[in-house]
This record gives sequence, C-alpha cells and structure tokens, in this order.
Amino acid sequence: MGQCCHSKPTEVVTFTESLSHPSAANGDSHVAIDQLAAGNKKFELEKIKLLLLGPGESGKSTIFKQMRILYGEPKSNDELRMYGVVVRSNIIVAIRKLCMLVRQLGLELKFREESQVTNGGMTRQQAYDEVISYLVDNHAMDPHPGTINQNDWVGHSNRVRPNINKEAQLFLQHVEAIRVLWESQDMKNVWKKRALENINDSHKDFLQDVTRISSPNYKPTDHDILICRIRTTQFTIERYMVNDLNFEVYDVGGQRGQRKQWIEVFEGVDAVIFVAALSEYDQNLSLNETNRVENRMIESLNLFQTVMQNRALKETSVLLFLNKKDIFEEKILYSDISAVAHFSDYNGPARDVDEGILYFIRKFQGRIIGDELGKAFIHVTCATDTTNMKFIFDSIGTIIMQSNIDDSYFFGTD
Ligand SMILES: Nc1nc2c(ncn2[C@@H]2O[C@H](COP(=O)(O)OP(=O)(O)OP(=O)(O)O)[C@@H](O)[C@H]2O)c(=O)[nH]1
Ligand SMILES: [Mg+2]
Repeated sequence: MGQCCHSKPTEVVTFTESLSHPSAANGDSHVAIDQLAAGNKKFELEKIKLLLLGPGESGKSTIFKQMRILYGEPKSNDELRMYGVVVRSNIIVAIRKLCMLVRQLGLELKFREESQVTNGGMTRQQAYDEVISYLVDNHAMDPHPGTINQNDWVGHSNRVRPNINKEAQLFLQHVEAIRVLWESQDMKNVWKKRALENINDSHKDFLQDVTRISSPNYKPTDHDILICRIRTTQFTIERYMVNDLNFEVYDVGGQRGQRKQWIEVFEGVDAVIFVAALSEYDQNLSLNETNRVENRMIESLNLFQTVMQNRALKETSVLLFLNKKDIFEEKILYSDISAVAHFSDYNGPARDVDEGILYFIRKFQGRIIGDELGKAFIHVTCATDTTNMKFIFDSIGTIIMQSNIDDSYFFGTD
C-alpha cells in the first residue's frame, strides 16, 4: 500500500560539522572563509527546504528534536541544563493540573482523609495540603528559602523564561509531596481523567521518576528531552545532511497566535511535513487558545485543508504525519470514536486501532479538493520513538525527490 522505501544507511553529517574544517583551527582564515562561502553556496543550491507545520502540541518540535538526535551534533551542557529545567517545570505543571482536577471532580476529601504516614515520612493529607498551598493556590511562600543546592548540576538556565526556572526550583522544594501524591492509587485514578485538564500524556514517565529527576547529578536523557514540552514561540532553523541530501528544516509554533509567522517561511519551500495528533480526537483546544470549546482533531483537519489550499504551497510536496500513534492505541481501548459528536459517523468496530486510523486517514483525504493542490503522502508516526522516526526520515528524501520529478498526485500510506 505504501510508497515507503528502504534507503542505504544514513550518513550522519550535519552542515555545521562539515564546515568545521581543520584549516580553520590552524588559523588559515582565508582558506576557511573561502571554504565556508563555497559550502554555503553549495548548500543554498542543493538544499531541500522542509517546513514542519500543524497545530500546537501535535509533535512538530519533537520531530525536529529527533532530527538533531539522528543527524545533528550532541547537545551541549548548556542545552542539557535548559532541558533539565524544562523537565522539572513540566512536573510542576502536571501535578498542579492533577490537583485542580481532584477539586473539579470533588475528590478532595479522599486526599484529606488519609492520615497514614507514607515511606516519605509525610501523610497524604500533608502532601496534598502542601501542593495545594504552594503550587496551586500560591497562598504560601517558599517554605525552605535558602535551601537551593548550589551543587545541583542542572541549576538555572538563561535560555528559558524566569517562571520556568522558578517552577524547576519549586519542584526541588516539593518533590517529596509530589512523590507521595503520585504514589497513591486515588491519584492514578485521577490520571485517567487527564484529558479534562489537558495534561500531557507522556509526563507520566516524569511523575514516576521524580527521585532521579531531583538528584543533584541529574542530566536529562534523550527520552526526557523528547517528551518534555516547551511551546514554540519563534521559528527555528537547523541544517542536516541525510542520505547525501541537504535539508534546511524549519520548526514553527502551531498554536493559533503563532500562525501569523508561518507566511514568513513559505518562500521557496520544497516540502511540508504537516503534523496532526491522531490521539486528539476526543480532546478540546485549551481555553488559552480559544474561548469556545473546540475539538482538536477538527482544528487539525481545518488547518490541513487551509495549508493544502495555500497558493504559496501549490507546488510543494506535503507529507502528512498522523502522530501520537502510541497514545491513540492506548486511548482507543477506552474512548470510543463514535461517542465524540464530530465523529459519530464512525461505524467501524470499537477499540480497533487499524479501523480507527483508516477512518481518520479518510477524513484527511476528504479535505483535499482538486488535484492542483500538490501531493501528499501519509505516515502514521510516534515522534518520541527514534527508531520509527529514523525509518521515516530515511524515506523522506526519496519521496520529495520523486514527487518533484513525477508530477502525478499521490496519496499513500505505510
Ligand atoms: N507519547 C507521545 N508523545 C508525543 C508524540 N509526539 C509528541 N509528543 C509529546 O507531545 C508534546 C507536544 O509536542 P511538541 O513537539 O512540543 O508539539 P509542537 O507541535 O511543537 O507544539 P507547538 O510548539 O505549540 O506548536 C511533547 O511533550 C511531546 O513529547 C508521540 O508520538 N507520542
Ligand atoms: Mg513546537
């Protein structure tokens, strides 16, 4: 069914690496500058400009991070520190939303009744009250000022906003209370309702691992980096060489307020990867983005249609990534597609992953009107899975080259 291809092993050379010629280090600056200019010119002539588009939280930056892991330079300590701060701040956001959900569901008494001392030397009631006072209602001030560990490897990062650094510090100060709350069965039950507060599905991995993440020696792993969440507010460009092809990749912010920037990067685009989260069929946009209740999958479908119809992208190949397959597979077991008002026409069997995916593929296909709109190719992806992404990246170059040569319209899946 698919048009996927198996290419030779990927040559891992980034553009910046290929320019760091020994002559530059030897002080032979003319040679180095000439080579740099020649390298830039060659790159400009041969590059494939690739844009990552799609709504907020669909996984664009995660795909961008995967390209860096697979084809780019290792992260610097400065970057690792930044991700460490973001991971810790993400945990505060998750536990705060979970406690708000406890209230919303009227379950506060369940947490306040329990007075048995846990392993952490704290009762669940104490843990709940601490988190509510310091992290949710902000009634109380930092209980342990001055206890910031100067030997903490992650520490503070100038690459992120002050409030993210502050949340990372709050995490270290309240880690015991967070751990006690997360370990309770009642909190696990609240977790099942996380979609109501738009809690990031992957952050369960962080909540389960707070001891490692709070250690002074903590350095984020690739997995931590891939699942941590930071909203994109400025577009970022990186250059890679994949299978002898030069890619210039653009990551842009996908939330509604960020999309006005998109037009700035449309010039000369060779290919678009449109990323939509398959798992969001039963979720609504956050109220920060809209003041009405709006379904996220409908938002993706509408945006996809707008991109396909954009005149500036008329000649551009479009690769549609139906992402978050892993979450979709888990969710479909308890959240029936036809129970969502927008998708009540789904008449396949409940809890069937393949039928569910096919149904949404057809929904996206239905948004392509007329064959003047370019070419599209669908992949079902899990952006946090490096092996899955490598397989897909290996095939992208060939798809783009082929679609540029062959004018015929194609829309396949793998
Ligand atoms: N489990 C799982 N999580 C994913 C997947 N793709 C992305 N995520 C997570 O979803 C969250 C949002 O992903 P991002 O890559 O930041 O989304 P984005 O499209 O760049 O969002 P904006 O920058 O707001 O436009 C992150 O925490 C990711 O780790 C996936 O396939 N599976
Ligand atoms: Mg992003």
